[in-house]
Amino acid sequence: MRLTRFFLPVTKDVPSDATIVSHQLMLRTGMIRQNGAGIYSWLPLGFRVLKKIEQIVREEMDRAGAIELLMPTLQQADLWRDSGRYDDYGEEMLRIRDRHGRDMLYGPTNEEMITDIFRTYVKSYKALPLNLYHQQWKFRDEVRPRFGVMRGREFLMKDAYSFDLDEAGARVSYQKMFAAYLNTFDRLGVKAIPMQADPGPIGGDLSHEFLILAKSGESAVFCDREVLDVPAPGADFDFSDHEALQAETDKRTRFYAATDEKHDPEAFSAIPEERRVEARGIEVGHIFYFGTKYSEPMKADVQRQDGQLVTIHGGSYGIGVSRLVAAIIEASHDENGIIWPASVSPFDVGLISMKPDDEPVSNFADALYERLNAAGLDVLYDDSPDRAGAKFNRMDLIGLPWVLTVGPRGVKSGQVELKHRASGEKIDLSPEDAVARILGMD
Ligand code: 5CA
Repeated sequence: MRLTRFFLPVTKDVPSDATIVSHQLMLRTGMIRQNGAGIYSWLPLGFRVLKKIEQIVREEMDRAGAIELLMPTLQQADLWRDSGRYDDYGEEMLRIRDRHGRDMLYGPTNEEMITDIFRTYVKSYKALPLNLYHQQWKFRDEVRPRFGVMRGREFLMKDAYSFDLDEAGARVSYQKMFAAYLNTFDRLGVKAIPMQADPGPIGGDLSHEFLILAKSGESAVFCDREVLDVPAPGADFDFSDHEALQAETDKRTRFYAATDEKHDPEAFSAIPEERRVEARGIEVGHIFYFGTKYSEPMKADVQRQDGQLVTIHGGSYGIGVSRLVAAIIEASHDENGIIWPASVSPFDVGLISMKPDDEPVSNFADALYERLNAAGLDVLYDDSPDRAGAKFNRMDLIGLPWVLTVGPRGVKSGQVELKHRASGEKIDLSPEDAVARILGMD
């Protein structure tokens, strides 16, 4: 992508209500545009990151055996009357009436709708276990939408729903999501710590939140430093191995980790002092086992192998996809701007032509641009007439993992400068070697 053909409205104007660094950087880099309280447009740069996260979440859900579908944003109030949550949900639910006078709502979550789909089609144990998920916009009329997309009113969530014959089966489904979340966050380049949580309005007796440590986090977190060093299960993890699933949970839950809601000062003080971490955290995922809370009132029954009808046991599993864009920035930036983990970066590499009006320089940069594209890399090519300093600052601000610079000196010696954003290291290389370095082949 040539910068002169792209839509990248970088700006210095940041409103005073943008108090946290991710909100400021997302506005400055032209990733988002606020359209109303807690409501945002995703401009091209931000949209690319959102899509990258969505794709990683999808791949890891699929790997764990969940199946993707898509449910609408608008729901019938009657479904929620069935479960008994229509009145309970309160002011956070955006209620709408259609032209026929029917009560509708903009979905804050989808337990009711998925349970309705399930009960319509699934009658036998043979279809179980089943885990269905989607990535869809939600609306919650938050009292205090703030921190940009971190706490929006409209936000993108991945929500998965599991169905099992009994509690033992449902706990296995829960553990699969637990392991899948660890792999997902690992691939997103962040460390998310699972912590025991309060199920809140979703209900149930087993629940974990996944939190990323960051100064601006809304939750106070307390944990044993050792929990931070437990590696993710990894790409080869076997989700059908029940013992391995249990081990992944145990490896973490044996260390103390809790948010303020569940904090036990006595248990915390039993940890050796040098291992005690008291920090702030951002909740990027939340998983629940709620048994028959929805299947019972909504009559989601299936026939067991012995012919008996049983009410299914359910769980739901959320990831804040749009929140993650901001959370990753909170966890990865410096005074010059964002530092994207390569897996979610809006482009793989930036290419700066220092003198696009100088023919040898622009020919050299054009050829490098072609070479990078041919290697399958997604390139943001700054071919604008702006000053070199402005170009460097802009690239640092938007935080692509690698930046190549072509200038008159390099053209003479046949070299480009390759800069690694995270470390700041710079090195002069031939175009060929630079591409190999970016691809991780040397
Ligand atoms: N139905 C369950 C699980 S699918 C559920 O709704 N869980 S939740 O309420 O915990 O939301 C799931 C995730 O969505 C949260 O962990 C958080 O990362 C994200 N989220 C929740 N509210 C907001 C919000 N107002 N803005 C941005 N992200 C949010």
